[in-house]
Amino acid sequence: MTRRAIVAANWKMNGNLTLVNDMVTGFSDISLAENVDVVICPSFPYLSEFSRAVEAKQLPSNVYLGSQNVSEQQSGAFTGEVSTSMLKEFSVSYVIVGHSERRSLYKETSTLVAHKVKAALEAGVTPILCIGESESERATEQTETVLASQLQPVIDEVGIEAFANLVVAYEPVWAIGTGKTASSEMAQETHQFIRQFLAQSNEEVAAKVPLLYGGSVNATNSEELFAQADIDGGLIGGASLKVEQFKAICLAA
Ligand code: G2H
Repeated sequence: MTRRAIVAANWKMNGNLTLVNDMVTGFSDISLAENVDVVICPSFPYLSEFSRAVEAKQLPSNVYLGSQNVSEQQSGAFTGEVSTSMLKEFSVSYVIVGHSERRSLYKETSTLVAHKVKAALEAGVTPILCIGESESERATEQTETVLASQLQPVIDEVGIEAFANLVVAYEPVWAIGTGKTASSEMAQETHQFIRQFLAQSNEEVAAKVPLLYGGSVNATNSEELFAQADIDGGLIGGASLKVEQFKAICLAA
């Protein structure tokens, strides 16, 4: 099964207009492999500026725009929230849903995450569904149970067939922003588990879902991680804030 590779930049609450412009300039002439898509997910205020670059075709056609969050609601009295239809007005094609920072710092439950996935799919925005275990959960051999408990509510909400239109990012919480990366063997083993778990519901769909690895990916470790059979790219945090380093990671995919 040949799947497209995806490299997504998660800027988190970092960056500024200068970085937006540097990224647009840096990626305007990048020669990405034909089967590689790049997704840049800045904070909400910068979507507009990126959107202008996308509309003006200043970026290659396989460079897309994503957001880091979305509301599960359509519209109304939800102060501070942003809807899928608003994102679509700014050329947003992807949305990160259920990042561990949203789950831990903003108490997003797997049920809420499932509702957000549904809202995104209904709007035609591709969710990048993040899942991952904590350090203590891995130490006590609960990794597979935790990942299953994060995936199942989404399967129950949108149906396994909908996974043909979404991306799953496996991000072990202990590897996020810590400089500790899962070894390529450990990452592959866990990605294989995720694909096998999805295959229990639908083998054909499971074979098609792009699975990304996230957690301290950089220009040095990306090539080996992306070479693993079930790893189809990465969700990149810190290293996506440095244009040349992020370009190198995209070229490794
Ligand atoms: C994991 C990742 C991006 P970093 O959160 O989603 O961040 O690459 O900084 O570990």
